[in-house]
Amino acid sequence: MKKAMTIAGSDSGGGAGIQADLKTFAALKVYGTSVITSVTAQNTYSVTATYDLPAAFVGRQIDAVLEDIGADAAKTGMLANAGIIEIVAAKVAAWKLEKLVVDPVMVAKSGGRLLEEEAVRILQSKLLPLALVATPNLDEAEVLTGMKICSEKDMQEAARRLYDGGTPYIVIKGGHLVGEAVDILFDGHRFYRFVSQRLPGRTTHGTGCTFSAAVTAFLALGFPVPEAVEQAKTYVTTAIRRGSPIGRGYSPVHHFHEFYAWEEQ
Ligand code: PXL
Repeated sequence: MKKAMTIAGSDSGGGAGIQADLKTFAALKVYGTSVITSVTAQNTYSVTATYDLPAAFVGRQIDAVLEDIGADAAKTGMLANAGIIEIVAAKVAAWKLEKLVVDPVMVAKSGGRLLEEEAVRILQSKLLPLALVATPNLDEAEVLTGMKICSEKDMQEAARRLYDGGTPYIVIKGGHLVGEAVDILFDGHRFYRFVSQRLPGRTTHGTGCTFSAAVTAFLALGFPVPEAVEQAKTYVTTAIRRGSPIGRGYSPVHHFHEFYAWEEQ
């Protein structure tokens, strides 16, 4: 069985973060391991508190997993602060993790901050150059490039700039632009375009985590990056469509839609 490791925060509401990642790995038939960076007190509409683990302890978890189980691919989600990013970057380099997906998580769906503002530069200088794939949404791409993104042309320019920062594959998720939900992938030569219908409704908590976890799972399974991204997009779009109204805020996507429908439970 292929293995995937997530380095991310815990979402007590079960919809995003580590919980979304492990569910996604399981649904895609990949064995998942989890390195927790921070524990959030969270539901579908708010993050009421976060408790970051000591950076050294995050490092110990990575060592424990890799010494024994290994990882065919890995992803990072919520990294909380500069100290955690530094240790994660050091471990990625020491363990020579090649298939690394960096989801540059900055804020939760409900608006809570998941990365200290001053840590963005460390993410950019230390971790993004070690990633195989980066998966920013529009807001994250704007913060990372310093440019305003209002169109698909802007998305392409932002992808070029991020590629120049040292990440070989850049996915920019355009789900928040008006019109169809278009994601683009840039590999330094060409742009791939992934289009899906804009879905009505509120079952979108965990969308970003689920997408990057699915890319990681498909990479672990041996797919090349463009196919991994395409299949991840299909998986997450169905997971959003099959979500159900759990909680009062943004309800979680349904990770196990291929196995059962919410209605049947
Ligand atoms: O979607 C980004 C994200 C990442 N990690 C954790 C989260 C969220 C969003 O809610 O809670 C722990």
